[in-house]
Amino acid sequence: MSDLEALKDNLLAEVTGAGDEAAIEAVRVNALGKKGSISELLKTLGTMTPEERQTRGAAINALKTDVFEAITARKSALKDAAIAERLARETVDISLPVRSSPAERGRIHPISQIIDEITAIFADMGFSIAEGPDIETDYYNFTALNFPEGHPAREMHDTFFFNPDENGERKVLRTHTSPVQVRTMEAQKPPIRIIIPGKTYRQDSDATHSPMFHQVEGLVVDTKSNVANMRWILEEFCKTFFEVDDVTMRFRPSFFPFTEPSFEVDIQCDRSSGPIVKFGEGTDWMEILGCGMVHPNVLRAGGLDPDVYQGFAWGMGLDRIAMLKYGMPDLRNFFDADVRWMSHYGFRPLDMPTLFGGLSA
Ligand code: 2NL
Repeated sequence: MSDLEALKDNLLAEVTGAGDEAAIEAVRVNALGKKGSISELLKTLGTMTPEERQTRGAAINALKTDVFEAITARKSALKDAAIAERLARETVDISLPVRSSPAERGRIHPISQIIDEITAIFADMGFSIAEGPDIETDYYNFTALNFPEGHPAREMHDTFFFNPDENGERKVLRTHTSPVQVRTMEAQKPPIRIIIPGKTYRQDSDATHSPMFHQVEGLVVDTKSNVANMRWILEEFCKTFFEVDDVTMRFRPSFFPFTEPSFEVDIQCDRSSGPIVKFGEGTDWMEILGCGMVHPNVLRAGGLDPDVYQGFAWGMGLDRIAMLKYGMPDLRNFFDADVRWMSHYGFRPLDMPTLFGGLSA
């Protein structure tokens, strides 16, 4: 066997033995690179006689071509194999669930959810939403609402007072959302149908009271508004809100400075199964709101003539109702901003409460 045939057999064996792209590249460099075995042979062409060049030269060139082609073929086979192996290894199971996006993981706070639910119910009955400032004047929080100066009810509200300003006026953190109703009466003519959801403040803090809490109040003013209208609206509200076909409600006489007559309203329920309260059945009662016919002095404060207009109003605390409706045991968690609590009790941002889609769908 000639030296060229031996070299060719060796190189072709190396080509066959190369297991990956790096190995075949090494074979190429060893044979055809600058100092490769075949390149070295090619360099001898210049020193040959013309006869030698015809025979041995041609043989070297043929060797070069054969080895080059073998390397090229092996290279492409190894490349294909590498791609096939990667494709097999890196398969993606598109049937697996995707990880949810941050927007999808965000949650709506139960208080926001309950306000959205209540808003949907009253919007369907033709009510609009009114809002006002959390920092109020003594006039709008008390005087306009028929709390006489020095009346004990002012103290009963455990008001947060600001330091008096240069005119001696003391602002307050509103103790109820009622100031917004007075501002609305001043600003627009009846018929008025509004609800006012918002934050309210009283100096009270224990397991069932937070110094900042939430209320929704409602106000209707027209020429013939009466207690029967109020009762119907509140009953419709309770049925939709508690998602039952029928509720039995009890109106007990009560007192608020801003309404006359005034009532506290209980709804019938069943508390026999512990913390879970069932509405629309049972023999127990639960107080859910206060209401009444707007006091003539309050209508006057709103710029309305009580001989022409009459109205009714109600107010309900949201925090306790939210605890009941959604089965949350402790009020204090509401304002802890704990993401673990929120991911458990919060609501999905795209599940907005509607009457047609279901309130708590
Ligand atoms: C309760 C009771 C109530 C009102 C709020 C109101 C507002 C105006 C005039 C008359 Cl401007 N009334 N609001 C009326 C009755 C009861 O709230 O227990 N709230 C948590």
